[in-house]
Amino acid sequence: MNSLKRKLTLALHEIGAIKFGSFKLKSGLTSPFYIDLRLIVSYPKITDLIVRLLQDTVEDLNFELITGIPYTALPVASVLSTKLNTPLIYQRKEPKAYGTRQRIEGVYKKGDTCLVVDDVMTTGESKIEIAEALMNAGIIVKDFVIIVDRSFEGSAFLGRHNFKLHAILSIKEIIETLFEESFLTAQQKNAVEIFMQTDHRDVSGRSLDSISDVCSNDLTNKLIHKMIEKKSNLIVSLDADNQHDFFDILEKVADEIVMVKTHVDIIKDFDAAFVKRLKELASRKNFLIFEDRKFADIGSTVRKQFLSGIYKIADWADFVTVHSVAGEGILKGLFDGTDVNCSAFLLAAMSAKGNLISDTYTRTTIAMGAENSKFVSGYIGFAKNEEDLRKLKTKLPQDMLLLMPGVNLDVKGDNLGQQYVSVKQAIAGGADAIIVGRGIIASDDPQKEAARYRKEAWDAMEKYGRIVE
Ligand code: 5BU
Repeated sequence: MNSLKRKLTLALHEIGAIKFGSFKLKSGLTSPFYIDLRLIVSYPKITDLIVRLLQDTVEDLNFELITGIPYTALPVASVLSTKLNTPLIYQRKEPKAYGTRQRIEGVYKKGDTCLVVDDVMTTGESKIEIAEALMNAGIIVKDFVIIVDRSFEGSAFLGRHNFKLHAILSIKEIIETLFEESFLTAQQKNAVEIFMQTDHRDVSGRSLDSISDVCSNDLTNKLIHKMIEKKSNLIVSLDADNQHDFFDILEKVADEIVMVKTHVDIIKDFDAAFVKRLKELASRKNFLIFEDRKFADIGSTVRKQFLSGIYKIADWADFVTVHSVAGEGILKGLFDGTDVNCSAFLLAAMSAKGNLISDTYTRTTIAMGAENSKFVSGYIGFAKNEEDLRKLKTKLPQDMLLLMPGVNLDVKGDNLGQQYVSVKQAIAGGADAIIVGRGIIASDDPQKEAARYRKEAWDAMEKYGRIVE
């Protein structure tokens, strides 16, 4: 390793920006090392060293602009910008609440190529997000340059999105140097090497118990425990339009399901007796109630829709679906100070063909759930194949469930845009529970079909190690 890199490694270790031991990460994982480069602003000599190394690293790259990802990398990018006499742009972390809605500050024109500077590479997810925002503004992104690469195959991950990763230091180089200088024991070095061999991003196989272990939302835990107790992660979507059919089917499938999903506004003869009977059956047959209301208005309105009207959903639903489109206020409107025993699933991705949910919307929805875990149990998600579903699952916080509609064992879709995948695809991709409607309720023998879906799903959960014996 060149002497400047060596010098930087030792300096970062000396100021405590690289530490070894046992660290609980935001994701819930325990890591044998920790990197926090926020401190470097307090050490101008280290910043200078970093910038010199960055200059060497980007020497052969072509770009007209430089950006740094706030906050840590922004001051570094700013120094690099002056050294290279290349203009800087930066993105606000939050869009401005007033004035221009523009998120990118600085002068640029469409077609400019921008070098992105960041401090650390972990999963690469946030890099993609930044690149998308820049590209949406017409700026071209080709290269990312970072100070420390602590990722599992991060370069390949960015490569799949057609970006190149350039790193000053890798974890491997860091531990070599520190070991040589006796700052690290062989045991510590070994622990880091083992940790780095595992793709910690692959969490589609997270077991129900491990979700429950880190989850403090009582309703999520109640649902998980019921799944394990009933050996079922089947949610029946009971879209019948009258009470007679509704209860006829529900009685038949009750032993197979962990939860019934309702669209209560479909029931034409809805009355208070419906709720009474539903609650009684749910308690007798040990399942939960999930009203797929898809709230989507401002906080004050959804509160009324939730608590009042004919349906008084808050009185009987254990869970409801919520659109994130209206912003966080919707969750506050539904749950903050309302003293209801109900939790939300946010719509992160839909099964309907041509729906307008973008990757950015999905990511923002996931973040909204993570920040409101008191009120949110997880997400409704869908992907047409196992790999895309796994990618979605990987982005979810560790304490959140992924429920998946659009599951059918016999057909691929309907003529109104619904798309289906198989039970196995759903579970292999990381769905924690499947939502099945017509596959069960439109069949001649709903009981038999429910048993078939339940068994396929639960067998797959066991096969993929999602149930701890
Ligand atoms: P199906 O009969 O299995 O297609 O019913 C699926 C149910 O799930 C139905 O009640 C939909 O309203 C619901 N659903 C969905 O299909 N896709 C989605 O993305 C969301 C909900 Br969100």
